[in-house]
Amino acid sequence: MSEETSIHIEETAERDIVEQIDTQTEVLDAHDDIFELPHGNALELDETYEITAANKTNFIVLIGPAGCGKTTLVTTVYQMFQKNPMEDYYFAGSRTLLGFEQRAFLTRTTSGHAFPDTPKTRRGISDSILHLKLYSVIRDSFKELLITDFSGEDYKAIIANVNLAKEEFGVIKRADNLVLLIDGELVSNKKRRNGAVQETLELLKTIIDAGLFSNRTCLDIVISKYDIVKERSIEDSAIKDFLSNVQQKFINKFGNEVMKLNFYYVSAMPKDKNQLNIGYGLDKLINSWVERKMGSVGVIQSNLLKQDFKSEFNLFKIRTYGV
Ligand SMILES: Nc1nc2c(ncn2[C@@H]2O[C@H](COP(=O)(O)OP(=O)(O)OP(=O)(O)O)[C@@H](O)[C@H]2O)c(=O)[nH]1
Ligand SMILES: [Mg+2]
Repeated sequence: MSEETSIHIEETAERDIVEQIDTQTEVLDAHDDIFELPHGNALELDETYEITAANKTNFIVLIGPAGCGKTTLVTTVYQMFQKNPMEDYYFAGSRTLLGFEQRAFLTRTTSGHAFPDTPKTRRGISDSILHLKLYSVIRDSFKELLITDFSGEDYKAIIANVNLAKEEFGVIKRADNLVLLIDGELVSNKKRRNGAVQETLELLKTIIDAGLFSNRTCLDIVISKYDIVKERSIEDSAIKDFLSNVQQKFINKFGNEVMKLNFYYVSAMPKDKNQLNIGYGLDKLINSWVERKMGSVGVIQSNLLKQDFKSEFNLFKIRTYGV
């Protein structure tokens, strides 16, 4: 082979390689234009990293027995933000719109149900985290909320089983706010109220014994379905005293372990909208989720129950802070 031919072959090979690289780069560039869209469903824990890494995020873990109103509460929070700002926070987006919409579908009157209802949350803690991005005009800043919607069936198994609690609900350790729901309908029922509260006390004890309650976690105790509590209180005056005792019990039992403890009375979806507004009490709860002012201890309550809790709350404050 002449020297000239050899140079020509080398040049041709080089041109081929350059062309191949150009083609591959074009293909890669084309792929760079393909963005994976978020699926919009509720997230798994490891899918939340992108959110927590980018912005200040508060992780809210809701727990309570099946049917106490967890899904309704989360869904109503989302729906209320669609209409109006709450506590100076405006809805600024969500990575889990589909997850919210699937849950909200059955609560809308247009879905044709006589009473609004939410689908029963399926068991297992995967695909159960909902996301809200909020914007505060006053602070000119964003706040991300990740809110769990686990199934209530799952908690029954962990009560009094510390090892299982560690295994299955390690996620609680990451909670900024642990929200314990007590079913207001059960509280209003003479035969069932003691059992409902006892179960919640034991659940919290298991969580603490399992080392899942971090000292920076705020504890929000929520009496749900307050519309029922309010209505039944008219005939059954013992409900007021009972609820007063419930708070005392939580304070006595857990006052030393919990740095911030608040009680809330909430009706996410009252059956009679003339009696209470949809989302009654949720604005105060949201405030606890976004602000998380440590050191404030108290009872966020309705007028109906107001006087009863003052002294107990003060006692707790004195015990916890010595002031
Ligand atoms: N009266 C009244 N009913 C409510 C309220 N909130 C929820 N409910 C009803 O309580 C029932 C159970 O609510 P869910 O939100 O599905 O309960 P959950 O805790 O998510 O239940 P699981 O998914 O099974 O763990 C539904 O029929 C709701 O409509 C309320 O504020 N008032
Ligand atoms: Mg549910």
